[in-house]
Amino acid sequence: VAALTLFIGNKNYSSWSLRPWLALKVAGIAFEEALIPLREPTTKQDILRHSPSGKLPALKVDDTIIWDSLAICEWVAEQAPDAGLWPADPMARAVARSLSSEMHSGFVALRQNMPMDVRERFPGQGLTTDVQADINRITAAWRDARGRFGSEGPFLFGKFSIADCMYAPVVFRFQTYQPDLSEDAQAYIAAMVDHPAMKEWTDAAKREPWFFENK
Ligand SMILES: N[C@@H](CCC(=O)N[C@@H](CS)C(=O)NCC(=O)O)C(=O)O
Repeated sequence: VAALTLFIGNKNYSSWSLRPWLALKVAGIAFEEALIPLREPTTKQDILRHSPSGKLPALKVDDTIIWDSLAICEWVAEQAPDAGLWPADPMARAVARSLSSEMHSGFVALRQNMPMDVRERFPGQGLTTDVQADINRITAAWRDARGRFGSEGPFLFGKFSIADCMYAPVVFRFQTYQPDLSEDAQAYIAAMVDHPAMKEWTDAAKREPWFFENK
């Protein structure tokens, strides 16, 4: 059994760290957690000691580093095939990968204007025309996935998958900034925040001592 350490940022703020952390939890893979607080004078050098990109998250597997949230999720899915982290059906899987990649490389306006702040509530803040366009696209994509592939559960592809890991930070953002959302989007958010791993992350975020000036 390999020794695993997941390097993450502050749970309240590090949206990218949440994704592989969820994948590992849902896969039932035991791992050590090492938190490097963001926005400290030594943050960059501390991250660079472990992660060649200078970014978090990074997963250390024995002597090998896997950096980038989606790459770590892929590795976890390969390690735990029975966890079903990608949908079993090839077409569902292809759509789940499309959705995950779209999140990974897009939605810049949403990310910039509604930074993840798990424990806070800023209803109505952060909304611009570009953010609304991102919200419209995300919720349409959620509806499409759930409508075509979601019949076996409350998550995007029914069962909890990497697509849910990738959108989990958006779920927290919507909980914080509370934009107007359709009922189906709200139902998905409710299922996500009720997931035991999401609750565990939220509880830890609430206990953290770091506070950024986001607003
Ligand atoms: N594409 C990367 C992005 C990671 C990323 O931007 N991480 C931020 C924290 S959420 C970071 O490490 N920032 C620290 C810095 O730039 O000093 C991934 O998905 O893992």
